[in-house]
Amino acid sequence: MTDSIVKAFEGILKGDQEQVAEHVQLALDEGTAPREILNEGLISAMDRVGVLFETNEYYVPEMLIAARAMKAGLEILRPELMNAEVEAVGKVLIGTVQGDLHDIGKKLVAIMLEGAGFQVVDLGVDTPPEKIVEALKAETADIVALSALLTTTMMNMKGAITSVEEAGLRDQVKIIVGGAPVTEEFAREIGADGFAADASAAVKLAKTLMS
Ligand code: B1M
Repeated sequence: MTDSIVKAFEGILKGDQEQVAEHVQLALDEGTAPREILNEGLISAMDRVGVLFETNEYYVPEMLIAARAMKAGLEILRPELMNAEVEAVGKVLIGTVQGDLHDIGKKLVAIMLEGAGFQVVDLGVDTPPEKIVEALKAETADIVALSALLTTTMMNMKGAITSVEEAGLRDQVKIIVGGAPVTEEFAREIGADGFAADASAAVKLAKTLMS
């Protein structure tokens, strides 16, 4: 890990947005690969925050400021993770399910999909099934991507799929799911068309479904 990546990592733990942005930029200027900065600096720092929360060293406010700092780094990386040259290959509606406020993983998946040429409509966090159905009626999307970070909210993915079925739209769209507690088996159980463990896998899955 380079010194700049270490400083970005430490900046997230301290919730220092400026330190994170500065050192992510520095790492890029030094020629470090964007994926390396993302994985070793930003994502691993959030994993560490999760551990500190579990061991009661961090509480919700610390998690929140760490998330803001992570987002400051992600914004610097965004153009590097995207490739504007590629043609639109499909349209994806993405949202974090009802009751769930975690948005970083969803945002990262959205950025990577855009980078792979997908047009992405971000429905935000705490997305009720009705909002997904309304958006599907308004946009001609190929894929709906659902994110959940809590064991308590992942069941709301099933509710979202049921609502799409009840609206008579299920055969027009593929529904894919992901997020830390979600598994391949769970995706099958709730009738999703696919599961992706991370943002790269989500891009691969979306491309496969489009073909
Ligand atoms: Co929360 N939180 N949180 N939190 N939080 C977790 C998820 C937790 C694991 C922490 C812990 O205990 N170790 C735990 C969940 C336990 C469980 O259910 N098993 C937890 C808890 C308990 C809570 C609260 C209940 C705490 C409380 O209030 N007592 C509360 C719930 C609020 C709510 O949602 N209703 C809460 C609140 C928050 C904050 C708001 C403070 C903040 C989020 C701020 C924000 O997002 N703007 C927060 C944070 C930051 C975390 C951790 C520390 C970090 C999450 C993150 O951003 N990771 C998290 C611990 C952890 O994950 N290590 C934790 C980085 C991100 C890049 O990874 O989101 O996993 P991730 O996304 C990945 C993959 O999962 C996948 O690709 C992404 C990129 O590779 N993926 C998809 C995600 N979505 C996908 C969709 C797809 C495909 C792939 O579509 C096809």
